[in-house]
Amino acid sequence: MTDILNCTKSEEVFYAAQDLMPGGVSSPVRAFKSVGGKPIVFDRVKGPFAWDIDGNRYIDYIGSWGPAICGHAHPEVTTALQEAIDKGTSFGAPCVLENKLAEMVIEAVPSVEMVRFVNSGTEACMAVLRLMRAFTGRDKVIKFEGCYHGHADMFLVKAGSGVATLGLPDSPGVPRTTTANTLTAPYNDLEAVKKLFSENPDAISGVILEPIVGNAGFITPEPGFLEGLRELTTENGSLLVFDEVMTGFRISYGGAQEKFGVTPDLTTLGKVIGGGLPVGAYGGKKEIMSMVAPAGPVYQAGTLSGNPLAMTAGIKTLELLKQEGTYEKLDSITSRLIDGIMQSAENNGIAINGGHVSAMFGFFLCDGPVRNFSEAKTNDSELFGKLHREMLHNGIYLAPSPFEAGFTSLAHSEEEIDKTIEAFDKSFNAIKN
Ligand code: HOZ
Repeated sequence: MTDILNCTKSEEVFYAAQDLMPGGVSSPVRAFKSVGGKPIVFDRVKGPFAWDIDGNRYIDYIGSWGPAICGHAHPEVTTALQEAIDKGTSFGAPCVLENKLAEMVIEAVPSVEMVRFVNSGTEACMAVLRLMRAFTGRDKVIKFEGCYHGHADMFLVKAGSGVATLGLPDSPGVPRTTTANTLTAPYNDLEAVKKLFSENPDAISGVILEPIVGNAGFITPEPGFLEGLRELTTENGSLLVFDEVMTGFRISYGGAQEKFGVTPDLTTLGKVIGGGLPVGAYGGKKEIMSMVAPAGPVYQAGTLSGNPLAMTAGIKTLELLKQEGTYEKLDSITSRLIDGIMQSAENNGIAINGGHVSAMFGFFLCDGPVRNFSEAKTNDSELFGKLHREMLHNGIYLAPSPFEAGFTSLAHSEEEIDKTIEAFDKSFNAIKN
């Protein structure tokens, strides 16, 4: 292995963290468990770069798991935050900024006529599920294998992201009575969904999915899949819910629903709309959202929800994204990146299949195509681990799991992309048999 990194301080801090936090981390995917080696402890981030506490610099393709679409610590976002902070960090009362961000979200996302702000994607999905059940008077939900909708009890069934990365069974502590109402189908398999509907007549509140999967690696919907789900849910009196926590404002300004022209009944959002601060949201048709308390009987609340700092970072980020040419630029650099990665793997005789949509990308080290979670699991994990370590040593920070998507930002220039492709060339060359 190329050995240019000194990570002594990172190692010391991670070692000390073992006694302080479970696994030494605040969220499982950060622990590098499936790729081997020790996590890098960050000191600071700026633009497309992250620096660790030993002073090594990396080109970052995680972007804080999605929010950093304008680049880390964008000067306009940080200036807006500095100005906002003098007025207080949390009001626990209505503020004008909530109206502003709500208007921006409603204007952008086709399905959203009314929105509720929360503090994370997990919270948004948990709340949307309660609303789905309340609106339809039905308890069951269909989710897809490998999709991740946060860590609420009912979603911890064949879940992606950290659950898939660590190869965990469905989590202890989740009552069977709860997950009995969670039905699963393979992604991109409309027939399986049809079967579930016919086996559970008038019992399914809705279908929730990532319209592009980013939590089982990167998997795109096959032509007709989203449209088919729209038809099936409507025919069966169920709701269609897009979890756009990853894809919202990333795939296009109006999210995957705008890109693919399929409008769900409800949508969950997170990551980008918080501009790097903790924000989630759920929204949809007024008729459904009006059931949420205090307008209606479905209870959901939050002390820090809609706080002025998070709203400020979200508003500024969306203003930046709304500028002319944003999504063309994101598409062009991400396409340059994934084309380079594929070419480099092929040049080195390594099986790969991958792709991108706008600023989201991914690849599997296996023969394709990969259309669902079972196929994603044919990825060569050992080889991926070696690649991940090589790439770190070559100054590139990739998600430490094959079951996560990669993210680019407006701060990634062709120069960084080309350096990244060079690093892939070196790394593939080093790991090939
Ligand atoms: N959903 C994100 C990645 N799949 C969250 C990152 C995390 O779990 O820490």
